[in-house]
Amino acid sequence: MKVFSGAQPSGKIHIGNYLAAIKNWAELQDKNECLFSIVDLHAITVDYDAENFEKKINQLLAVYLAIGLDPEKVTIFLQSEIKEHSELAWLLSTITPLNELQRMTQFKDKSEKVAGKSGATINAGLLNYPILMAADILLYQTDIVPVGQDQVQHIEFARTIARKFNKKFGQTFKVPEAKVLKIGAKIMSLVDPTKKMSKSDENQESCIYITDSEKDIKRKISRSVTDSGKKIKYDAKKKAGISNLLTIYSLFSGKTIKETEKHFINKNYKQLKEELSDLLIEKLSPISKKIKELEGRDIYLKEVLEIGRKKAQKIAKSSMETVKRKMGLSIN
Ligand code: ATP
Ligand code: LTN
Repeated sequence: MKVFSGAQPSGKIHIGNYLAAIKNWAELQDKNECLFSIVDLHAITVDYDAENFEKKINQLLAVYLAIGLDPEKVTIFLQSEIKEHSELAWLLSTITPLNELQRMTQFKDKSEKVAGKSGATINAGLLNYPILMAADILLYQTDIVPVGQDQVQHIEFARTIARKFNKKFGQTFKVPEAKVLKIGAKIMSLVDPTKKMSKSDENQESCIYITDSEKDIKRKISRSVTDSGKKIKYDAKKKAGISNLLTIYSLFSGKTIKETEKHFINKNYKQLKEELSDLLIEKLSPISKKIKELEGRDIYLKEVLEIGRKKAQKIAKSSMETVKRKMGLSIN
């Protein structure tokens, strides 16, 4: 199977990104042909710091490698280095109805945030974001896209566009499928467990970043919002905070939710929080250590991206020629 996914170099990676996406990528790499991109062109659709952007890209690459992606097995590349992504996005935009983009949940959420800031305007890149994402996926004839729940709507969009293109110009693209976890596809904020844990949340207390120190982890988990009850039971609607902590515990420990509930049956919220903090520290500290080591290895990181660029470029070029031919465009 062909697997494609990506993350934006837009901030520190949190345990939602890790559990629902990147950790699974590493698990898929042995049995599939995988491409994992650092999607920098998506990250510039919101306010970003151009001066520090390269550093952010290197940090994300270090995360990919620290989590176990093996550049000998998978293709790791920087999206903006393959021009075909932007080119295909333009071509796909010509068959995309405007209202499909306007109804996307992420567009509505992000543009509301922008509208709330004085002097800020909503840029067209934010609206066109799903088209670029569809181009990323379709360019490589992807079968499976492992992502968190929040991206499923965008993959549905990529499926619709693939079908539409195939109908209009003849069979060209594979119709990809999203792969999401049954439990943990949406890790919630520690401050407001009705909202997803998000990189762009201004309140850093809402996220556990995979590079957080022991002190940060203990503080954030101990202050995380729960409820006034006492029972440790999974109920995402009535006990959103506790359910989120149980989900995180379950995914890091490898226990099911049922086993996790049983483990905490005669314990209180404080004990759950303490055990969860210890587990997070145990699981995250080796990853943090590796990230720090890799961040200093600039030449190696450059090499990894260069090898990936060459592999991705070959596929992208040939796909683009097919697409252009089908659309009656010149390939010279
Ligand atoms: P933002 O929340 O600021 O939009 P992001 O955290 O979604 O950013 P990405 O780097 O684009 O940033 O996401 C990488 C992957 O992490 C995607 O597959 C996304 O679905 C997943 N993901 C993001 N947040 C969560 C979450 N809270 N729970 C589970 N998965 C998540
Ligand atoms: N929008 C995605 C990142 C992304 C992506 C992709 C994920 C861009 N292109 C292609 C899977 C496949 C997000 O996680 N926010």
